[in-house]
Amino acid sequence: MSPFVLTRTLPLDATAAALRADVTEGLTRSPKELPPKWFYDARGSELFDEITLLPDYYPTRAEREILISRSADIADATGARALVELGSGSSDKTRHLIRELGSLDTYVPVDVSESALRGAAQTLLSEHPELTVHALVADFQYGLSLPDVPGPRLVAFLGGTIGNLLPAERATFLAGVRSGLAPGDALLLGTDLVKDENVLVRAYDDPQGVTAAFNKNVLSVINRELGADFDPADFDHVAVWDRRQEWIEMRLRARTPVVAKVPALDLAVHFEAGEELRTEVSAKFRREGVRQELAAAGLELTHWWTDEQGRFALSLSVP
Ligand code: AVJ
Repeated sequence: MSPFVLTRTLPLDATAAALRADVTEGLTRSPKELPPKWFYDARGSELFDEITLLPDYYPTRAEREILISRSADIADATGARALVELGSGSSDKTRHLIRELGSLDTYVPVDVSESALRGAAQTLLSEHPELTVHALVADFQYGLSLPDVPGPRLVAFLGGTIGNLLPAERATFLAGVRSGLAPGDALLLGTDLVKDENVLVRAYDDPQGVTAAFNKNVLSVINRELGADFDPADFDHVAVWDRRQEWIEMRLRARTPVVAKVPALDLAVHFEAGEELRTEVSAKFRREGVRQELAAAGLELTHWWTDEQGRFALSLSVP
């Protein structure tokens, strides 16, 4: 029997249709806005990987530190036989967890990128030939149906990506995860924590300009996919801390008046000089807030682990 199975629940043309809808809706409203998922084409994923190596971008290192020091505790607490990872990407940090989960027989990486899933599975299977990998090409934001694998199942959502959802989207997402969990299953959630404003802003506005290039890459995605003629040089990268919402916002600010054509949508987009397009929110959390959001979705927080410096948290919760 093959230890690798791939199931697609995301129709091949769904991504193209969703991009058209998001650009139509987001660039004709005021204030302008695009969802952050459009950063991640091949170039954007490469730039994100570069971000994780920047001295000022601490979340990836902090989360890896927790996974290295706490994976044995996570294994003890869950006894997981199946690990379902949402937005698995390269599954890079997950290998620490997989190594410690002694009773694991199935890994279910879930991602919108089939190529990322195939690449990650190949690497993992070479390290764990006994593992069954059941990859799912799916967009986890729209309710996921988990493959019927033997439990207990541990659903992992790492990297702080839940912070890229708005509060109402987080509630819907967590309720969806909860509805897929049976007694004995658990959710492992990575959340970046509220901290000094300067530390936060530097993490999203590095002097090397990698985050600026990552932010502007969304314009290249729209140019390529929809035939648009945005010039990324017409925009400045902006990262601001919203102290009331407790989130970082990334924006692209037009340096001059800009008119861009989007032929595939039969659309012309106008920016006034200084007008901003919001491209990402990255919410930062406190333990009590995470506990409340989980509880509202019917999940009880049972464990809370942070890195030594208290910058990032992994939480475990159960239905
Ligand atoms: C890891 C996807 C959650 O919000 O910190 C990095 C993405 N944006 N730099 C984050 C990101 C700007 C990142 N996520």
